[in-house]
Amino acid sequence: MKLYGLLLLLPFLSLTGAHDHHDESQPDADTLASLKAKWDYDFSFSGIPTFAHLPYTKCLLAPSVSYDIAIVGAPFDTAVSYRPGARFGPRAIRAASQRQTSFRSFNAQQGINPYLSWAKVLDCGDIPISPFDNALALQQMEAAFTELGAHRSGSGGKPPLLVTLGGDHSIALAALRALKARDGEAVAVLHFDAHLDTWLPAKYPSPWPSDQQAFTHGTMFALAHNESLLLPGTSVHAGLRTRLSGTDFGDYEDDDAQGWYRIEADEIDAPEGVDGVIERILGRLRGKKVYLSVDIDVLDPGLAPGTGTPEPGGWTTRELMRILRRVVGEVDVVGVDVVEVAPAYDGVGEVTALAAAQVVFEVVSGVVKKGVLERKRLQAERAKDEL
Ligand SMILES: [Mn+2]
Repeated sequence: MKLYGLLLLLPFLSLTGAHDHHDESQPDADTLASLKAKWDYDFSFSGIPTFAHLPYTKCLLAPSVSYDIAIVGAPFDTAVSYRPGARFGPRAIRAASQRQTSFRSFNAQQGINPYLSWAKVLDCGDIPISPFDNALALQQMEAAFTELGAHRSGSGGKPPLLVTLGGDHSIALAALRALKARDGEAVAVLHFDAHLDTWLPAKYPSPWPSDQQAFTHGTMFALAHNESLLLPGTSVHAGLRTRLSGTDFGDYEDDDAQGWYRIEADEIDAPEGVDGVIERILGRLRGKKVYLSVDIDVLDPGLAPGTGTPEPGGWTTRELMRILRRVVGEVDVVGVDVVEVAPAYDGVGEVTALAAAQVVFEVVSGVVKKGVLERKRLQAERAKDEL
């Protein structure tokens, strides 16, 4: 107690000393500049890992901080049906993102460095979420997404885009609620996943009555539908290969009733291949406001084993990247999550987390590139008006 009190006094003592004469312990401007020149950089493997070495602010504590794109961790995994562990996803994805640095992140496929363009991209840290009470957790996530989504945009344009690192898939319900409350309209969901996640809560065995068990990482889109958060008849599943309940296609009928369009994983092997998948997605979603939800289990478990509910026969990381590059440029992305990375089941080469970090890179590249093109178009329009 005594020692602690003394430590608290120390800064006060040194401050009062500085009042009277020049404080020799404070470096001068030249020294600071030379230190900056000598030490103000990191290698990809050094530094405390924020996503892609981006500047870090705990944005929930700093409502006046502006950004165009915020990377947000949602470490929550107590709504899973099989393997828990996605609460460690945000950490793993940040660690796996370290080879993305602003000085070497020119995306040659998209022709842009998303970290050195018009957009202010920040790592906003994690939302503190209860691991003990899922009702409270959902409330906390919704409040956090609402507050984070209400920040000013760095460029003074559209409201900021939140890119959430999961966490299990149930976090999407909180994100969709916050989006609808902010923008006042329902959105389409583009959902990459092996599974439907539109399962009716009653489809799970539940002889013990409980309202809370309706909220899971397999039901959140059914709940979102019930709450009218989804634009009717627009949302798209891509990469499906799940087993269904019972002895028939009842789960698909429930999915139809909620207005979804399904693209199965196998359909990428049709002669049209990846381009065919892209065209089918865009046929539904081109130009629309889209919440992009990427469950990493859309990838084959050979390429992404570190996940909650793995299903053999998935897409490759390369295929997913190609799809994302094209699609993101032609829809209006208003929210993003990358979920179900559970590093305890990942390989030593952190393949799953690497794939998730790459998904974020491709999506952020696409969004920033779209912003560049929109700016050019606006400039051209203004120039025309002035003539
Ligand atoms: Mn899912």
